[in-house]
Amino acid sequence: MAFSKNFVWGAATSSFQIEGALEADGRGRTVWDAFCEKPGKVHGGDTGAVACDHYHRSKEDVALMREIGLQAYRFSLAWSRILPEGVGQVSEAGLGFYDRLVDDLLAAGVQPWVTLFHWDYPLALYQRGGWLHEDSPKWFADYTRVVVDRLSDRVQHWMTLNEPQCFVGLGHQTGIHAPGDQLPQAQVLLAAHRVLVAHGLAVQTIRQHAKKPAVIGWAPTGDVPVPETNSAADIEAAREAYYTVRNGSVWNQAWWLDPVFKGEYPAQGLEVYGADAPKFTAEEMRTIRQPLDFLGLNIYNGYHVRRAADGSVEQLPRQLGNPQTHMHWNVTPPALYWGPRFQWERYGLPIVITENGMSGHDWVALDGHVHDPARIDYLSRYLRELRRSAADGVDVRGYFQWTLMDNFEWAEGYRYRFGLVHVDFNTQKRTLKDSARWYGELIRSNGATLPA
Ligand code: GCO
Repeated sequence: MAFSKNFVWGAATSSFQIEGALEADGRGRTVWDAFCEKPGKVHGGDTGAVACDHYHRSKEDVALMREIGLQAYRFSLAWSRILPEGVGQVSEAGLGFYDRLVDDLLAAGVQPWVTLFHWDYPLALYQRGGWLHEDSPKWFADYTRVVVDRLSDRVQHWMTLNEPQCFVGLGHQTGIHAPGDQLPQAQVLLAAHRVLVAHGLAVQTIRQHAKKPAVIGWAPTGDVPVPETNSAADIEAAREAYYTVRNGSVWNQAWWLDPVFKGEYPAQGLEVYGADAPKFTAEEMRTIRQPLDFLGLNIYNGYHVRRAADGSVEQLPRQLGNPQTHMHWNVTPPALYWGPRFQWERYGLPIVITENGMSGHDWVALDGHVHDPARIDYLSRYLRELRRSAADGVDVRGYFQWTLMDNFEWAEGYRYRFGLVHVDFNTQKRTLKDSARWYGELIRSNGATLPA
């Protein structure tokens, strides 16, 4: 079993989590700037004010990527650094930062993969109605045009949105992420619909204006149901659980992916959401369903299910003392087999793992190194499962480790470290963890150093 010869190995970050410099060069505020200022919203009152100070240290960080041996780097653009008001006047300073970053990446032999939106929504647009505003898709398309005009002569890999389930669900339904709204479900689903139309318009914009052939995808997320046994009944139960829409939640696959890949909302979802489902036009559904080149998947964990005697899907309890990451996420390597397999079977697009990784108890040891054997074991187990999915016929094209370096973990602040590189947030000193060197060897062997 092996990974395909053109398999892409990378690492991922996002703008608000690493850049800092929130006031620099006319950057506009975002919903996360404001959310961090609300007492009790972010652990310890942490903010993105400095983070990894990547805005001022990007050359050092690109050098780290080269030292590790990354082939590609997935990063997001801060919309409000480029358009401080979200629309209108472009900030040359903000756009210039990404222009130089792309040049530095290419000079280092690292392929830039750009995510257009990773949650840091311009506050000025939120104050005008945000994703609920009927113009929000056009705002996103206009931003995309500015970016494509400047970067598409060198950037050829694009993702429109990162984890709409998160920024719509956590940001507008449960309120535990920015902007912190708890809206009625009908409004949440209207926001979700506008987000999907925005995705479609952005894809059209890239296709129409990119200066080089564009490879376009997006990066939804979700926990993966893992069948308890390999019986057809348990596999079908897991598949059913993965694509079921549940009333009161947008944490699902089909409500988001069926419009993008099939041009329709799932009938089961329309049934359970009922009158809360958005009104939509055939033209909007055609806009959403733009042809994509890959399906990005952010997969961290799963849960075990089986077909119960009464025909229902039964979720099985955790085993006592099962392995968990520092953030108490269950370690479930088969999630990286079944997620890619189920998505490949349903939608038929090449799969790129756009995020996978773990938070660890990482610190600099007395010997000056950061020893993270748990992360090496975690990644080994998950990547063996991904390799197995490829051996079983899934067209897997790439893998981006979450994350390049320890960073701002949203409402959890800085207490959970996901990075291949340790960051001392007081001194900004970067230290490659053992897993970074391990990952470099893996990349150079195209996965051959993984245990059988
Ligand atoms: C996500 C986000 C990342 C997170 C990472 C760890 O998937 O939630 O894309 O920004 O930091 O997943 O939670």
